[in-house]
Amino acid sequence: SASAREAAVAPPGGRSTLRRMTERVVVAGAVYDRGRLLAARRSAPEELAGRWELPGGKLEPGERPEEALVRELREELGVETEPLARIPGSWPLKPGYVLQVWTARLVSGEPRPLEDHDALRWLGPDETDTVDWLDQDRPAVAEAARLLRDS
Ligand code: 9L3
Ligand code: MG
Repeated sequence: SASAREAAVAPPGGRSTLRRMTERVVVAGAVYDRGRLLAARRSAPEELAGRWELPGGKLEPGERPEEALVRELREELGVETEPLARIPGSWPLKPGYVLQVWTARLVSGEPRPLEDHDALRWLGPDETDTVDWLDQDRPAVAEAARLLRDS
């Protein structure tokens, strides 16, 4: 019905359901090891190069977020990880994309910048502000840093 359709398109106080249904998810990992958080410096695209991020990438069709995260971290860094918990929130990226973040623990391997990054850094609890994070990553980084300090 017209009213149901309107409710779907424009629910009170939220982004539209149709919009959420077509948004593509980018998953990123707050990867921990021995009390430090991993930061990765992007080398591409040009407008993001030099900024630091929680590493990750786009979900492929049919993939669950945790699967995509494990795959992306393997491809980009050559490590095996275990997703632990979602950091609550969903942050808009370029149009049509949203960022979701999971904490993850390093299971094996030493991260190397194999794809899309040109530097990596392990940040201790008092160092999480020392790199120029992508704006969209900042709320999740703040929460990841809080979890690190409380652990
Ligand atoms: N992005 C933002 N913050 C992040 C990640 C992993 C990605 N922590 C943005 C950058 C790109 C888009 O999401 O515009 C897709 O990411 P990727 O597949 O190039 O890593
Ligand atoms: Mg990526």
